[in-house]
Amino acid sequence: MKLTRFPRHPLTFGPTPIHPLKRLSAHLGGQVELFAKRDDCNSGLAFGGNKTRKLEYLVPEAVAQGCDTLVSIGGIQSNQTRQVAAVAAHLGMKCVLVQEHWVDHVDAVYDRVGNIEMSRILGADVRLDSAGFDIGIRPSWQQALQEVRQAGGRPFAIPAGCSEHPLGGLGYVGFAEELRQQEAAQGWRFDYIVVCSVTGSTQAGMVVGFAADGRAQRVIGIDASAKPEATHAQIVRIARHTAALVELGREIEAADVVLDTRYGGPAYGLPSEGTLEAIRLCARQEGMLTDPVYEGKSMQGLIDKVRRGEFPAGSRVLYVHLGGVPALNAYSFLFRNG
Ligand code: 5PA
Repeated sequence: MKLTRFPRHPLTFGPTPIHPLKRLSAHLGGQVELFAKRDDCNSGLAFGGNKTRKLEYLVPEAVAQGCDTLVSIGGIQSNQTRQVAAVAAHLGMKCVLVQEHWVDHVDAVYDRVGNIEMSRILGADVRLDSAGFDIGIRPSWQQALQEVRQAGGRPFAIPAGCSEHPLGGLGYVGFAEELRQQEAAQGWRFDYIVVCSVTGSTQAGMVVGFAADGRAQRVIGIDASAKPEATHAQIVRIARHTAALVELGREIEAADVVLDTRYGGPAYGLPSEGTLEAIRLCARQEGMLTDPVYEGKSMQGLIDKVRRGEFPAGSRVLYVHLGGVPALNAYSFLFRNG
């Protein structure tokens, strides 16, 4: 695999830590050993997260093209846009963010706190738009790009979750390389890797990265889009493209992309009772926070799959924590009683 030929602009602290989830494993019966890899604390740039790892491979292109404004898109509580705002500030660039109405959630301060608050503090030009949830390319975003150009700026376009960008899958190919080195140092390998999926380039990068050692299908995506057909198709497409970029040397098949569709509901951005139970259980067993939009759903999937005995006894399962906790403030009503 040829990842090193792509320039990487460091934005993260380095390899992210892995630690056991001992109390949660024991609470769930002790048949399966759970661990977490903490991409949620990967950077000092406004808390970082999975987009910060992806952006390391996009920033060199923005710099090479002489761009002066990063333009991106997400929901009102998007983690992507907060991370783009922080990276823009760090690079001394401007930032325009289109924040759409992806979630029908009405907490009184939903559009004031958490991610969107941080993006505003970071100096981004935050534009609210009434369009609903869609992981594809949006007209509002193209319009924002056009406006930057008309004002004499040089925009660099970063689509939702970095996913449709041609280099968007590389960060998580790098994640697989990093994990392999950590596994070599500890002397054993994880049997399964559990990860949350919405726009798809996180899982797509992992599928390619772990295909290199025969573990593509050991990456268990947990859908949080509640539109799993679109997400599955997008992961496959990005994985194929990324595999060609890094010259993986084999085709990615649709069956290489394992996406568990049971935990995404009731809708993108809205947690089920099961999601809330998983967030509380993980927090109270481990002191590790997850959010109602993304990691709470993948945590729910992890817990439910262990309870159902879907991982063989003795398995060592790695939960990849991708970030997202800054959105918790926007869901304060749900947790008013803990
Ligand atoms: C996001 C995405 P992918 O989009 O790469 O599949 O990653 C899903 C995901 N966990 C998992 C967290 C904390 C995430 O933020 N967030 C998006 C955003 O706008 O923040 C792209 C949707």
